[in-house]
Amino acid sequence: MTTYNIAVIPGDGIGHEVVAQGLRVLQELEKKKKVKFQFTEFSWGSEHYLSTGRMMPSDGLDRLLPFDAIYFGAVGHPDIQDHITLNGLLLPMRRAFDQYVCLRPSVLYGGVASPLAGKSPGDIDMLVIRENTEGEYANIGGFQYQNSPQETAVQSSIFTRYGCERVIRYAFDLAVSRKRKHVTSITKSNAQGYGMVLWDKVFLSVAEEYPGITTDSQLIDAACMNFVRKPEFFDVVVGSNLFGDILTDIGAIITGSMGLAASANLNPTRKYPSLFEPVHGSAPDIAGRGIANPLAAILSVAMMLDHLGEEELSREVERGTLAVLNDHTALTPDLGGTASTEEVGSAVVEQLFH
Ligand code: GGG
Repeated sequence: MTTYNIAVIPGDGIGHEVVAQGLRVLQELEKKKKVKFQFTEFSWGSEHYLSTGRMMPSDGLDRLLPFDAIYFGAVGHPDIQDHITLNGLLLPMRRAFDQYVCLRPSVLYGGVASPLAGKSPGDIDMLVIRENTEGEYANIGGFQYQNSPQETAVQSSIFTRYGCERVIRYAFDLAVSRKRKHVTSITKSNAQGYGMVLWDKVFLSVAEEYPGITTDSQLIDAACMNFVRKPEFFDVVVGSNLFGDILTDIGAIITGSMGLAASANLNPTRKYPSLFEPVHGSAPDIAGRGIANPLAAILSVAMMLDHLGEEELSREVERGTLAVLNDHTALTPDLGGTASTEEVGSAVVEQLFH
């Protein structure tokens, strides 16, 4: 029997509530299939910061290294500045484990209403690939003359040929396996005359290697508009760290809810563990009320199983989740229902192998 060692970091706020449901789904799979999960939970995050001054221990990354995958909840706390929480936990993992692909599907599932008029299930079906280790999220910059009228901040973005090429190539390789075989590059090279110019140049050169894939390039502002105006145009979308982050919030909301947006932070070389998390944050406004939608966290479990090579189990978790959505078996308030987080988790568990 295969045993997978999974590091579990619920993090902050609703991270605890939604990760608990994802773990229930994995435990249900154990009962039914010849697979075992060894979970090791790490109580890192904002509470750890408030008691120790660190979001995770100094040897935290070393401790995560041996795991097959990391299952993550959310990060963010109303009493701590966001740059401290994000840079103290999530971003160090993405960088240290070279998770250079952030894969975020945006699909309008059956049973879910889009806020956009006239969109039916399947009309929106795209995969956004966000560069995840450099770009605008590079932790490079500094302050000078702090707390004075001359206060100055410098924030640098990093675009390397190596970094752009590998994530753009990943996007093209994915497009090869899809029906529509189209890749859209997101840029802002009209205003960002260095990094984005390199991004465009690399995109064009990688595209030449894939004659069967059609392409286009859109400015981030136009892409934001087009995600709302004609989302059915998009198939595979590849963008920088910041642009990918912005676009995937739009992608989540046009497909019904942030509570359905799953993601995989992948190290495709498999040298380091990959990390799976719902796109949403810690949602302090609803944390502790038991109404957070666990489906993004559960669909992230499906992405984790796929990465681990358990494609059949992955498909089953996805099928069960989509059945709950389609039949409106149990929906949380963000989807117009009245069910609790736990009731939605139970509905998915009951669906498995039915
Ligand atoms: N579950 C993901 C999470 O907690 N995200 C919080 C956040 O602020 N993320 C920003 C990012 O992914 O760049």
